Amino acid sequence: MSTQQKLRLAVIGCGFFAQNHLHAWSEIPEVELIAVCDRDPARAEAARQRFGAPAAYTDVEAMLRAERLDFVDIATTMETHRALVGLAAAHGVHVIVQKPLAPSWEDCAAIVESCRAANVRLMVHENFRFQSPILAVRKAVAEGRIGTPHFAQLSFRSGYDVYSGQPYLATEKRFILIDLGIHILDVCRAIMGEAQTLYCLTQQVNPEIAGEDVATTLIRHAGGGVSIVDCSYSSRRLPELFPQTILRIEGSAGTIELLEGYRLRVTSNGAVEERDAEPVTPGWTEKPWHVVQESVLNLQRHWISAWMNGTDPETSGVDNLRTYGLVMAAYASAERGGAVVPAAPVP
Ligand code: NAD
Ligand code: 89V
Repeated sequence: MSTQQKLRLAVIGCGFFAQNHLHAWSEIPEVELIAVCDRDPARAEAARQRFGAPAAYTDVEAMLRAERLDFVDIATTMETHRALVGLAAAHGVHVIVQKPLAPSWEDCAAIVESCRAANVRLMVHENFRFQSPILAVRKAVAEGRIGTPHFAQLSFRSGYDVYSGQPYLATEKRFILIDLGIHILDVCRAIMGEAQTLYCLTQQVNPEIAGEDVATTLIRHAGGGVSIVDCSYSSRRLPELFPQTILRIEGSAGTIELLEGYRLRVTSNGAVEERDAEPVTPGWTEKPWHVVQESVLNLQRHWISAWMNGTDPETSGVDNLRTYGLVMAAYASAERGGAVVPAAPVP
């Protein structure tokens, strides 16, 4: 692809996690970074220099007016997403936007609708399902190695200090379900299918934060399967597992386990295979984040291939409403007590 044919990108938000987006884009030859934008001028300029962008902006609208862009990659926090996606859509620019899509269902639905009405592509940066070990699990399930899945347990339990890199997490009244649980619920959906009902219990163990830091969710899927999704940021245990998702899927012909240290064990029709599923990741990644960072690259490659094929990305806005609906149902269950039926996904 020549320079002229490259897709013209601007990254909006140049904070903590955007560094991974920018590194990953620099590995994708189909894309040219045209501009970066952050309302903090020092951050915008630092990203411009570090990633060789021709221009840095502090105002998204000014950038959209000045530059000819194919798409923007929005890596700001959720309360800004509705306005920023709306601006991009109004300029006919396609959008990737970080999770969580927005603070409320109404905002999420408005985001999806603004892109639909403007006929622009929308993908939510829901990256955990693109982690290489999780892709390996999904592939084994899709190939029928364990037959029909009927039970899953997905656990993300850690005592890692997420608050130092992302201080806003300590002040959110709703915390682990909407920030981290959303990823694990999304992986659960990707493997076990849509949820029919769910029941959730939350706990706040750490008294120094504002929201819940432990959540345990029990799901009945439309296909009849049952899952447990348990997440914690108050698990004191060595070795520390952050950011590993430990999972077990049981089916009619076997079991798939993703174990500590990225060991993948598949029991299929009475035979057991175990292998190391930890990916070799690019030089800019750093443990323990490397598997998450690599999933950013995998997700961006998926966006490009969906664009080239003219198909919807897996984590389109409409798809992501289903995951977001599980998070809202989990909060409703935890607040009211009892099982909850997730909201209809399409606005
Ligand atoms: P951050 O606060 O470090 O960075 C956000 C940046 O956006 C800041 O530099 C801020 O100045 C800028 N910004 C805010 N509003 C803006 C606007 N209107 N115009 C231009 N710039 C603006 O936050 P972060 O930790 O990088 O998180 C960003 C998003 O990424 C969040 O939604 C978070 O949940 C998500 N995140 C995702 C993952 C993942 O694995 N998918 C991991 C970490 C964070
Ligand atoms: O993925 C995320 O959104 C991050 C983390 C993994 C730390 O929860 O906030």
